Amino acid sequence: MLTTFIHTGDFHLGRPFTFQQQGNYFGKNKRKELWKAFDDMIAYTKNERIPLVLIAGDVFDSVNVLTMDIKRVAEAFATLENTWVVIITGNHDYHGENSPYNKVQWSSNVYIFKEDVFRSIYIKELNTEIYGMSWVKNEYRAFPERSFNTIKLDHSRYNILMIHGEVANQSHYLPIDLKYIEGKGFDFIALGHIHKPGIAPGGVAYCGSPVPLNFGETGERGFLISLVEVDRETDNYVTSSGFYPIPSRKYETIQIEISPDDTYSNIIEKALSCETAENRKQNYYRIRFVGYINPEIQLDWVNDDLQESFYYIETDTSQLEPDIDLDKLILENENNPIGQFLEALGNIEDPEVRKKAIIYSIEAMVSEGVLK
Ligand SMILES: [Mn+2]
Repeated sequence: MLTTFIHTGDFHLGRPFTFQQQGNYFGKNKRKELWKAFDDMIAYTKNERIPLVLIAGDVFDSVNVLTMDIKRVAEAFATLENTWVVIITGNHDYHGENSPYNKVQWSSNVYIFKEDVFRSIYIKELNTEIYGMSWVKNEYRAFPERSFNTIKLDHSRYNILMIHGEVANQSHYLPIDLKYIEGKGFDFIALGHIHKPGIAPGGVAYCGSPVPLNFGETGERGFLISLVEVDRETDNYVTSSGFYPIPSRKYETIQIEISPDDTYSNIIEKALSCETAENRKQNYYRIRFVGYINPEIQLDWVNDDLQESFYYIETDTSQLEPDIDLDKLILENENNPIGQFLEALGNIEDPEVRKKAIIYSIEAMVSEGVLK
């Protein structure tokens, strides 16, 4: 019978990562980190002799990933001699005409669902029946209800359901009504697609992405591990699920408040004190400066000045306002060309361009002694 299993997916292997800063270097490192997470999961499966691994879709980032990447996955699964690997496809690696799953040979311990209706595989030695549907195109606006309704569970078996989709009333990514599918009485429902891991009571879980893929993906990442026991009194299966974290660089977005009194060194200081030196060298940082800045200070080089103190840093100054009372300046220069010039700057439509134009012009006028 089934004792333990892993639920994972959403690796997005083969993704080309792009970064604002020195994209290629960071992109290559990110690619390595992603493969390391996959290899960690494989090693854990071997070491702990996990009999079953569920892949809940999007193990590949697209249907166009390199064949060598697909082969790498197939070869890793083939080394899991005592493990069943059951796969559904997702919206990224859907099993269509150009399916990545057709490009390589899979070992006999791997089972891939290849239809967008519910089918099942019964693994006798684990007394486990796994139901799943795969994506064969890149959009589903409705849940395959008719197919789902034909499922009749054998409750002497441990029953698992695998779906890649979104728990929502409406979605282009296979909307799932959780209450409705829970009503069927599965022992475990393994969901994929949402990258934030989440385990709900009653054996429903999103495994999440095993490493964060961008600044939108925060918090701990890893795969899920479940233990299955039989309650001796009721003879029912009892599943307890936990989270196995995989170490990876985190994405952190930090907001830093700037005031007109801050000098350039103060601003650098504020950015550096946002985190410990150890964390700064470990994670990806996006620092967003907000508030009002002395217009004499330009932040064009702030990223370069911070770079060596961080593993990765990008800065966002778009929400920073120059500490200028434009209306007052215009009023003070009402009867001269400077006033007209400032007024014209104030009328520039694009707020980013307007802000930059005002800062640079005033800076120039102050340094030339035209404006005091
Ligand atoms: Mn997906």
